[in-house]
Amino acid sequence: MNMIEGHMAIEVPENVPVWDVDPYDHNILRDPYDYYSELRAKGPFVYIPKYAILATGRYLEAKEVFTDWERFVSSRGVGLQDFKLEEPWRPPSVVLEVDPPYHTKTRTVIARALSPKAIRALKEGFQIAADKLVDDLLAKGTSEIVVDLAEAYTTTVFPAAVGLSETDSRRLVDYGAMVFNALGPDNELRQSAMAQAPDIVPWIMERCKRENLSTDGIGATIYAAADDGEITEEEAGMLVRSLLSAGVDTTVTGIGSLIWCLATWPEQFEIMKADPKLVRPAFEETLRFTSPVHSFFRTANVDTEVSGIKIVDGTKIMCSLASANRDERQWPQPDKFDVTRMPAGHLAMGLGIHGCVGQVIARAEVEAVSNALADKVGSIEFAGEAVWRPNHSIRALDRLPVSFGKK
Ligand code: OVV
Repeated sequence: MNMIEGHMAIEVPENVPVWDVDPYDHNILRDPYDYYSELRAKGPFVYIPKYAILATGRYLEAKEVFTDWERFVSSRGVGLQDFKLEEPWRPPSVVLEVDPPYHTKTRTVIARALSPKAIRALKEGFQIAADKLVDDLLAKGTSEIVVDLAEAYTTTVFPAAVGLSETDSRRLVDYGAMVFNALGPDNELRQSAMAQAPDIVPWIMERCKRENLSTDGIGATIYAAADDGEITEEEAGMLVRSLLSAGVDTTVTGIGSLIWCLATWPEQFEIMKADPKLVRPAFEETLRFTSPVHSFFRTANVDTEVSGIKIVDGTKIMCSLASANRDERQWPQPDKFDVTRMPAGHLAMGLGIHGCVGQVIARAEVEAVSNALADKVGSIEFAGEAVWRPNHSIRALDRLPVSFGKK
């Protein structure tokens, strides 16, 4: 078998265009929208020879591959590597990188710990934290939103909600970036992210232990399921690891991108401020428009067919969620940021059995920030260039200098 990046190199399927492009090129990672347009225009799928994968940037195909967990599995890894053929860099996630029936057990536990009922009690604290940070930024005038707001806020409220006894903003953000970079090719970006593993991974694993968690947080709820015999003690620790893998960098990115959108389209900020009911839809539109997680893979686990294209067992399929969220076949005027759009069905948080299990807490965190902006901030203006940070699975801002004006 011919291997590429830890998976089987497939042949070009019939009727699939070959596109000699590197989706992990830094210029594309920083500004991917021309790449996405071309990806969608070429057809339902393209074959990318550099990685011997299929890629789709269209809504319907991305949705089909994402929802059909029986044909397109997650247990073989949601990045380039096929876990059936190569050992992953860390023990696989017990919820993301598994399939039913096993998945159902762990998903039930983590979903309960992150349920709307569990999150409701946290909202007041989120609002207090968001109000205080936004007041501080208003007093400062000009600030760097990524560090001073998005990271400062998320790495305070989220670890507290989980119940971590010790927190470290840098390590939490960098662990997320590492996990998401790990899904891509073994290039310099991945290697430099992985170089931090010896420092970060032991710290993260220590935080996941029962004795290092409060008795009333999300982590404790997960360990309670181990006490009840629903999962093992080890699985409980691994589910807490999932919280720390996927719960920080994603939300940090969502908050940064929301403020970037509102600074870029001040008239949309005005519309949002005029109607508090638009606070939530404005974030949904940010999710559709910016897609914090730009891509995930699935692996075909049978010989099958999608949109008339034959797909063989072992095929890695790159689903460009960010492109699907701009697909002109699905969205009228997809490149317009419109806080009144209410983009039901966007793929930014996935869909189906692996859809973001933390979406309730993520939305609650961001909503508190949006409320604070709508209440207190009159204007958001760029105070320098916004810089995007290349990552194999996340499109995040590296720097966002902004001036907040009082209302
Ligand atoms: C990168 C990522 C996304 C979602 C979940 C996880 C990781 C996990 O570790 O479970």
